[in-house]
Amino acid sequence: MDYLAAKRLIWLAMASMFVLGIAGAERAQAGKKVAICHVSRNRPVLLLNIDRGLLKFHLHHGDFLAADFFADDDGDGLGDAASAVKACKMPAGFVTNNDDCDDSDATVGTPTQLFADTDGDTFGDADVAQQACPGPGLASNDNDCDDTDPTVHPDAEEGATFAGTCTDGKDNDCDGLTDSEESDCVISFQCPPSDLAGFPLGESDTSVDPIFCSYPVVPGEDPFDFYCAYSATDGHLVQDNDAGLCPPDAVPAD
Ligand SMILES: [Ca+2]
Ligand SMILES: [Ca+2]
Ligand SMILES: [Ca+2]
Ligand SMILES: [Ca+2]
Repeated sequence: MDYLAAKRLIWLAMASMFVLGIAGAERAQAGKKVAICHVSRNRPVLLLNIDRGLLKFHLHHGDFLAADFFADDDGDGLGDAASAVKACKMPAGFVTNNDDCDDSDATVGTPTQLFADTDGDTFGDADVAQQACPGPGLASNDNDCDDTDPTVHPDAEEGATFAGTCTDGKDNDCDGLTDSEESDCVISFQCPPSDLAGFPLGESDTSVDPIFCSYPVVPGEDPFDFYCAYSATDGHLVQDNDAGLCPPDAVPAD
């Protein structure tokens, strides 16, 4: 065999090994067997799929196990943990990490500090923080002052115009003020315009507690002959000096 024929033979042998390497790589990526990257002169020339029992026998200096790579579909440099492949060389579009919380959205990256949202009102509990990807039961804020009650959160309302919120013992809107501590819960009262017999209001004094409302039979007569007294706090009747004709409640001031 002359020199040229020998050289061709060597070249054909190397090409065959390369083809075998490609075939082996595809099988390895299918995950059927352990993938060994066989290196000669720092070049991967063959990828073998061999059974676990042969692994020790085969390994020698220069071999290395195939690594996991992860798809990075949104191109943010972070990989999808659910898309792992084993390969000797990183495939195009893959990365070495699996840190992407959402590989379809480049604006969503690695896990961040989130807070438990146990009551599902989208506001989190400052006392229960964790590094995590966004998902059910988690919030990006820690503004919930009661994470066991979905009606209590910073976007809720508390005031006299929101039924029951001034007497429920809750800081409904998480501003640190509960019920009567809220300025919106403090209402002032004025006298009913007439008593239950239709006699109009005479003299009155709403600067005292209880407030004083007089309903004279004859205009201008002694205001203490017929009058009603109402609590300045809740507007309820506290004294009927009008022969049972006092309205049961004062009316909210304008
Ligand atoms: Ca919550
Ligand atoms: Ca809450
Ligand atoms: Ca309240
Ligand atoms: Ca409040």
